[in-house]
Amino acid sequence: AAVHSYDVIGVVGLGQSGLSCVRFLLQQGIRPVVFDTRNEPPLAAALAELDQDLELHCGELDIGALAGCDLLVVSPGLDLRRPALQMIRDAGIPIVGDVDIFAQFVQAPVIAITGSNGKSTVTQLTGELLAAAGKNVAIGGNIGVPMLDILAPEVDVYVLELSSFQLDSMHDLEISAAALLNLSDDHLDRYHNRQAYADAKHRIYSSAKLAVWNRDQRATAPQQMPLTQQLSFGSDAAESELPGLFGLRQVDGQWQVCMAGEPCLAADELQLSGMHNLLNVQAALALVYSQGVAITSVLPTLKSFKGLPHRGELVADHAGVRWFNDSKATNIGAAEAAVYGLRPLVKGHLVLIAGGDGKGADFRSFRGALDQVDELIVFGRDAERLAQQHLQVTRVANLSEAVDAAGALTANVRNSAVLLAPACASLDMFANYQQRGEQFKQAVHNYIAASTEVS
Ligand code: UMA
Ligand code: ADP
Repeated sequence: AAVHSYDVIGVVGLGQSGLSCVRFLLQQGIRPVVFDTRNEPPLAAALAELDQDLELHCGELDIGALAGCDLLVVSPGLDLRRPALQMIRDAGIPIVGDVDIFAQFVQAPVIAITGSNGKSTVTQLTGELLAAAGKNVAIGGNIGVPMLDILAPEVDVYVLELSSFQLDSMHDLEISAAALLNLSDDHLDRYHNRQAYADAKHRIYSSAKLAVWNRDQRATAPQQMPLTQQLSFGSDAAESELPGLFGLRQVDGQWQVCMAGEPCLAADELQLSGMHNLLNVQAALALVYSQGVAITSVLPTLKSFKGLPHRGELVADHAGVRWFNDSKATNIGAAEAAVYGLRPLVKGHLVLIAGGDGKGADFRSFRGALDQVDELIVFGRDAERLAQQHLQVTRVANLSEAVDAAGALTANVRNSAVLLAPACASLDMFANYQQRGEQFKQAVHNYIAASTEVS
């Protein structure tokens, strides 16, 4: 229902989404009541700047105060299974997310992207390709810009990255084209089991006109949509008819991205590397195609796309050793893709730095990828659980020690690489994955400067 039809709206969670929601509601002339489970939420000062008289409840959620609201907008970082939120739901008070408010005000087509990995890459790439085709594009969601911040009358098309948490609280966003890129274990601390996590991801199709899915993983296919409303991509040659429009073929030993069976782009024309990125590229092309844009018109932009920072980013190439920052590899599936993508390019030692908060994952399934690395350096909360999966392990306390250890392990071994791909969330030691990546890059630069001085 429309936000204006509620008397008291509660915004639960004062992170980026919560703050953006309050700002938006204030613009609509609505003064919400704000809650955050932390005693000192970091954005309390920013809230006061918006309006210093807003009611803010900090600390453990107060059921009485929550029950005084007739709509709750809950942030994605809060588990909806929290007892206080369960009780509110049982009492019949609707719980929504910022995505439902967005749904109410949006006036242009929405492209939405979810999956365990590759979301931000595909979101950014799709946005840039559509912009290259002359559209006024707004990009937001889980990629880091709250979606209510990008609503604007002049926008032609929105490209949203949606996390499973945002999909959990999504009820009625109409989506022009929805992509579910892949499914691998993640966030098992927030879902009862894998199926519950997969079900959350599948909600992206619930009111979509077109589904874009991955033939390599049939579990990404929509269960109830006619074939005419599906486009798929994969690492096989496409069947060249719906839904299999996009695919890959090897021509003279070189991977080619194909549309309707015809090669349209060779892998080595891209700045992006790794098999996973050839899938990401196809997904972005399918989404662009869904908007009636000719694929040939976006190829130059696709070829020049360098990817986002912290995703397989080359930090330094020094003394025969390349250092890669893949801090965004926050689960096993992502770290696997990073290792498999890099291994064929590294003739010397491949050293992996991993660790952090494993979010309840079972690291035995990481073993296949770990077998591809020569040395494993572990740190953070789940260091020991990772260490059990490899024979050559160095344990360190922080990233600076990790870089020193990696430097020693690769010294004098030409054509080596060091990869930070933690397979874990960063929150046990860092504010976010960006901070983890920045600290790694700084440590690498310090290490190289120190070793250059010595020699
Ligand atoms: N928190 C509390 N108490 C509260 C509210 C939040 O302890 O009352 C904690 C959460 O447990 C979490 C942190 O604060 O650890 C942030 O939670 P939040 O819901 O306030 O998050 P936002 O700042 O609003 O950012 C969210 C997304 N974060 C999460 O879903 C955790 C951001 O995605 C997203 O960019 C932003 O909305 C805008 O849409 C980040 C993320 O880590 C990148 N996403 C997860 C992922 O990609 O794996 C899902
Ligand atoms: P997300 O937004 O889903 O976290 P990103 O695009 O930020 O995804 O990529 C995060 C990391 O996941 C990358 O650095 C890479 O290691 C890995 N990755 C990217 N795309 C894929 C994919 N299609 N399949 C598996 N892993 C991927």
